[in-house]
Formats: sequence, structure tokens, C-alpha cells
Amino acid sequence: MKAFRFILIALTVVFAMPTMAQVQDSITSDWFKANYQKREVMITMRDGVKLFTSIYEPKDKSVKHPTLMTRTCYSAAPYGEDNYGRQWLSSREYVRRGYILVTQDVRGKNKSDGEFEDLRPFIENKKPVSKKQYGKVSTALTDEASDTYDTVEWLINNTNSNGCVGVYGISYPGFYSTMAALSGHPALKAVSPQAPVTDWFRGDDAHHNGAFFCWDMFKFQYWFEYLNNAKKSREELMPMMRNMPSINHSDAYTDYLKIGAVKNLTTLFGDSVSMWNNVINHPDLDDYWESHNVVYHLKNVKPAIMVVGGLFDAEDCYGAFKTYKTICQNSPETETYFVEGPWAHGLWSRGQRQFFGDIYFGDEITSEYYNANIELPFFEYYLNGKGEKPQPGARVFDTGSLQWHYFPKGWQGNFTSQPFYLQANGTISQQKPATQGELTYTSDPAHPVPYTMLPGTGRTTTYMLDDQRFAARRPDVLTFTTPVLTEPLQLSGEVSAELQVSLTTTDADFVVKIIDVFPDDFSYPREYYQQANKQQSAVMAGYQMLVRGEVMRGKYRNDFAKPEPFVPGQTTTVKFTMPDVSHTFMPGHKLMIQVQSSWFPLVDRNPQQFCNIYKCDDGDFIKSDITIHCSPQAASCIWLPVVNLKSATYRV
Ligand code: PG9
Repeated sequence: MKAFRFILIALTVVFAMPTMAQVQDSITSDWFKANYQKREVMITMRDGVKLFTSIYEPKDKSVKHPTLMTRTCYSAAPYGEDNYGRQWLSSREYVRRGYILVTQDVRGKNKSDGEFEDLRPFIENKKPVSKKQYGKVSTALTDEASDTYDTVEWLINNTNSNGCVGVYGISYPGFYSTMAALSGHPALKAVSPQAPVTDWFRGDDAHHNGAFFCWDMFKFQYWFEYLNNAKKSREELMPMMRNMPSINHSDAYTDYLKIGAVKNLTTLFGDSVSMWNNVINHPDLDDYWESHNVVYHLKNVKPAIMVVGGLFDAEDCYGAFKTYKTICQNSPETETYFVEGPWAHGLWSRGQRQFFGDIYFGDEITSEYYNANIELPFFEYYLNGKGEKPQPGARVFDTGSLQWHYFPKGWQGNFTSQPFYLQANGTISQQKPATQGELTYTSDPAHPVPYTMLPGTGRTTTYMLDDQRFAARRPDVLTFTTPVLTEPLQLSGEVSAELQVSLTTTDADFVVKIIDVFPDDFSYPREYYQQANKQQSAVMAGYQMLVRGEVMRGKYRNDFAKPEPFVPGQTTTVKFTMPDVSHTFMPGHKLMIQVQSSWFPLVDRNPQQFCNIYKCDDGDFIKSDITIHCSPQAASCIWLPVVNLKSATYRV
């Protein structure tokens, strides 16, 4: 009897085991381990440097498999061929379909050899290395594109590859994806740079329009330099962990104000953190920043590209728009797709629910929706020959009408840029002011405008769409508002500010915020909260939802490379771009613009004197009386991308 039962159970297990050819229904850790083999290999690059590469490959050799790779500076963990970890959980759809999943530590990071360099520059016209010489020419010119080429070449010859490889990644891995797209390897068929780090001086991570995002950088850099190192043992890392400089004890606003000038933060690091030193030693836009900017090389891009970004991404919102627009412009032959949703940094692929912060966006922006309906079909078509070719062009979520818009011809050019003039009586109109007018506020670095009303030690993920009523109440924040809108005002595209300012000192920052003011009787249906299993956390009546905010360091108004002082009392034009928006102001709502001169501690304080801010002392911070002019000859306005709903070229 026992034998019969054993055979019965054995047969059940064998016949129940799905082959890879069938799309696996339920993925479990046991199933993954039973059907995938994990290998850890050091792949030799053309100059001999070896890169640590973790490969999860289906055991089923009866069919060839597509490959999806992420190259990362944040570790290809978990390490150990028996440790499958949980990384694959975010790649569940690809495991289900038998993809080969590869993660590689980039050169000089974690278990890979070689020297690491931040945003390692692309090298044009690298001399190819012959097969015979391969790996033996230590002087061969290499960059992240050539490291990708060499890795893809190894993968298609040493795995059960179907000859189609894709690369994707978010943030810094998004930068490595953009660089991968420049590798030129014929087997690299599809690349998805997501929130790619692109330009650390104009708009990503470290600076926006030249203003330093000291909080993000300070909290990140020591960890990135020292603790993000899989070659060091825990025992070696623990003392560094204990000595990690930190100033956040209770509330970042108070703590950073206490620390004072940026140079005081530097004393906490010493001169040991390369990324921080690069910021301090290159205060203006110079060759260092430009040589590390990948956009100058985005031409002749061979793979299909799907750029993904978050409209409320606090780190690389700029990078996604800039990368996409540059490829469309400089590599028009590339099959390019663009996806922008109401997401924070990377949340499209991990954990986004129907609400983001206090705002409801519905079911079509959750991570499940994104993975199943946007990312998977892209790679299935280009790497696995499955499904329909994705819809061309741009697919951008409108954060006001809560709809996806499809722009078959791409994101640009669907709008006309129209001026919305700031009036001295605190209103907004599309007519220039008819009479002289101005509004003045005192910007005091000792009492900077907070970027959020929430106390806390970490930068919030929701500040980019949080309620702005806390700021509207401050005397150093100017507020301008339209009457209640009777027609929808749809903005889909580029935004810029054109301020006419005068100040009593020689420098200042300018922050412009575009805000959607909800009706005074607004509330979400109770079932929205029930559906999302979320407690209502805010009074939504009269909510002032931030749609877009951006800062401009005034001394760079004419040239990021050549800072200029203001002449006290002289009316001066300050023009700057802000990341694109996709937002319809619905009837019953109002458009609000706020103008202020600090956004703390998100952005370091401007001493409001023309100087090298990274070297200034606590005593250099002074008040400035700042005037925003609203006159016929000096008309401050915000240029908004208005869509003519009668001739709109997008589909819902
Ligand atoms: N965009 C993130 C970052 C990179 C470098 C410095 C600070 C932040 C990231 O890679 O996640």
C-alpha cells in the first residue's frame, strides 16, 4: 500500500510540475528554486576587469529564454548561489514567463572589480578590441556602455538565451540603462531607463537649476561611499555605520537650521566622500558636470526605448523628461515610448496603491496595473516575440482628470505655451497688468519657508503634491489665484517661470509653485478610502494640491556656468524651466501660484549675497527684501502648456 501511495504522490508531483513553456500561475519561492538555477559569475570585460554577475536561469533547457538585466551600484545581492532572496518578487511576471534574470554590480562597486566613478562618462569612438586581444588590453577604453556590450556578449554565449536581451533600472540603475542603450550590441533589443539619473546640475538629485538639494545628498552620500560595499565584512562595516555622520535628531528643519552653512556639513564628512567633494569643488556648471551628462551622447540609439517617470518623483523627475525628449530629438529613428504616472521615485514598480499622499488617482496607476499593462507588454514584444506591439508615443496620466492620455506622436507639441500674469492684487489673469503694481516680502534665512508642514527626519515622498495651505499663511510666500474655473484648464507639457524681480541684496533663490485649489465643499467618496484600505488623513475641502514646484538659484539666471550678482534695486528678469506637468484643473477648482525664496531643508539656504555658497560662513546669511513686479513694463508670469481641447491630438 505504502509503495503505491509513494508512486501516486511521485506521479502527482511530476505531472503537476508545470513546464516553463506554460505561463506559471502561482509563483512561490519553492517553485522558483525548483525551476531556476542561480549562478554567480565574474564576467571579464575587454580591459580585463571582472564584473560580478548574478544569473537566475530557468532549468528548462527545452526552449531558449529572453534575458532581462539590471546593472546597479546598489548591490546585486542577495549573494550566494543558494540564496535566491526576494529580489525576484518584483520580477514575478518575468519569472512566470521563464525570463533569464541578471543583476550585475557595476565596475568598482560591491563585488565587482575596477574603479567606480559617479555617472561614469560615455566615451565616444572607443576603439574595438579584437577577440584575440579581448580581456588582455588593460588600456582599452571602457565605459558603462562597453561594459554592457561585453556582458551581453558573454550572456548570449553562456546562457540558454534566445538572443534577445533587455536592460532596465530605476534611478542610478536607470542611468546604467540609458548607457546600456548606447552599447551597440545587436542582441540588446529593448531598454527601459526609469527615473534615470541624467543631469545632476540642472535637475536631478544634487541640484535643481543650480540650487543644492543638500538634504538628499547629505543623507545619501556617506552611506553610498562607505557602507554600500559588499566586499567589506559586517565587522568592518559596523564601526563605519556607528560613525556615520548624522544631524537628524528630531526634525530636519530644526536640525539643519542649527547646523548652519553647508560648509559645516562638510566638516562632518571631512574630505572623504567623493560625491560630496565633487559638489563642493564644482559649485557652478563646469566641465565636470557636463562631461558626466549622458544626454550629449543620446544619438543613434539602436534598441527600443521605454522611458518611465513619476510626475511626483522627488529625485529624477527631470531625468525622465530630459532623456525621453533628447532621444526623440537626436535619435528620431529609435522606437521610443514614454510613460509618466502620478508616482514618486520608483513607486510604479513597487507598492503604488490608488492614493498617493492625500490624493486619489484610482486603479490604473497601481504597481500591478503598471507591471501587467505597461512594462511587461513592452518586454514581451521585443524580447519574447509575444503580444501586440505597444502603442507608440507617450502615455501620460492626467493628475487632475485622473485619466491616461495617449499621445501617438509623442509628448511634445500638444500644447500652446500661454502666459498667466501675476497681478498685484493677488489674482492671476491671461492679460498683462494694466497698471503699475508690485508685491514685496522679506526673505529671512533664519526663518526659511519649510518645504513641508510635516516635522520629521526623512525627506517625505509626498511633498511634491502635499497641501500648501501651511505656506499660503506665511508673509514671505506670495499667493496668486484665479477665480473659480468654469471650464477645464488642461496643462500637458513644459512649464516655465518669467519673474520680474528686484531685491535689496545681490543674490536670492526663487521658488514657484503651481497649485490646484480644490472646491471648498470637496471630499472623496468614502468608498475610495475603503477600496484603498486607507484612513482619510486630510481635510480635502479647499485642499491646495501642489502640482509642480521648482527652485531657481537667481545668480544662474543667465548662465549656469557664469553666475551673476543682482544689482540691488534694479528690476531683473529671472526665467527658468520647471519639470513638465500633466494636470487638468477641473471646473470648480482654482489655479494658484505661490512665489517664495526658500524651500527648506529640501534646498540649502541662499545667503542672499553673491558668493560661493559652499564656502560661506554662518554670518554671511542676510535678509533680503524681494519685490515681484506686476506692471505693464515688468510683468511677472508663468508660461503654462495649455491644451486646446477642441484640437487635442491625444486619446483617452
Ligand atoms: N536618484 C538616486 C540618487 C542617486 C545619487 C545620489 C542621490 C540619489 C538613486 O539612485 O536612487
